[in-house]
Amino acid sequence: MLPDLAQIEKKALQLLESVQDEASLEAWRIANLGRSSLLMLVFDQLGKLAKDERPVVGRRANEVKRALESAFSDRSNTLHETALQHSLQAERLDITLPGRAIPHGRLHPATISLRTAIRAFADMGFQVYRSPEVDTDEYNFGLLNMPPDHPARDMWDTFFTSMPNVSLRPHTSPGQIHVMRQYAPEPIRAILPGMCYRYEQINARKETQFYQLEVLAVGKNISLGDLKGTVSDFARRIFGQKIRTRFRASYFPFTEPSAEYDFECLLCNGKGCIVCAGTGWLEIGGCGMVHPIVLKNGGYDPAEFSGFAAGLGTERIMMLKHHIDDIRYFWSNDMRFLEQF
Ligand code: FA5
Repeated sequence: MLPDLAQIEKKALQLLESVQDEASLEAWRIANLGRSSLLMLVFDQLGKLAKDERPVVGRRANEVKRALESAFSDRSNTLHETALQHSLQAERLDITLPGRAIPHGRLHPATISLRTAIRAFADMGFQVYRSPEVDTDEYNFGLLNMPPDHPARDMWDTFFTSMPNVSLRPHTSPGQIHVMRQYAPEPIRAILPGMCYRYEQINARKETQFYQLEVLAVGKNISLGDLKGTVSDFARRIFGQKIRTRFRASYFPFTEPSAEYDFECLLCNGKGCIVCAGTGWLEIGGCGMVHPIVLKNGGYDPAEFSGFAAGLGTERIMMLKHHIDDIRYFWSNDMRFLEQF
């Protein structure tokens, strides 16, 4: 029996050396110290030994048991320590890694465009004036020399509201009356930026919502030359000295004479494309000398005062500047487009 115990101890300790993880360690414990292990068998058989052999074998069996338990405990500690070191190593916070970039908000391209136009006019001495996006029929049309049933109202495909005589402004021109009524009879040099809404047949250059920038100058001896000079200077401030512009005679009920002004289409360099409808020119705005009736409605005496006004679409300026071939990109909220600005 004694040589068996030595053998059991030696073999168990050998096996323990090759144990590398908690699961194998538990398997080792069951095999070598568990109920059915050889060592426990020795304890079970003590009663069958001769009386004088029993204490000797029993003592030796207890020594082996303690030795194996102690080796088990040491191995368990070693494995635990190794696992801890491993996980500390693997899960270590690496402060040298670059941080995750926080996405930054930015200005919408339509806002950038509006602000660029505002800055150019501000540099020419114009002041910003805000007017309402939802306005009365009187301001949107009536005071602009378009009484009810005036056929020119059809030039603006207007969104009406459920409130009688209240509509979303289809252009920024009603702001002319607001600013004149506030400042008359002082001279005015103002720009009125803001969103406009139209029930529009949408295409590459027309949207149902778009920014306009209204320009208004009222004073004494203001001439058509001032209007042309201001608009042409604006074009050069945005696109450089070489930009070509043109004025075309047109009609607006609130200006006389009236014109539309185009900038050379920079998407096709004047050759003609889908954005400029093949003309080589992109219409940027309407303009003219403020109609005497409008001056009067604003509180100015047309015999003494004159003025010019213009309304330009600022998304179209951005389109020319950045070669954007479809205005619908502005409000379709495609991040691939928006993130380019
Ligand atoms: C007007 O709205 C006049 N109020 C402009 C004006 C002001 C004339 C002062 C005289 C004196 P018009 O409808 O042409 O005019 O629009 C002016 C500009 O706004 C256009 O040239 C274009 O640049 C822009 N615009 C008009 N409709 C749209 C649209 N649906 N989508 C994008 N831009 C538009």
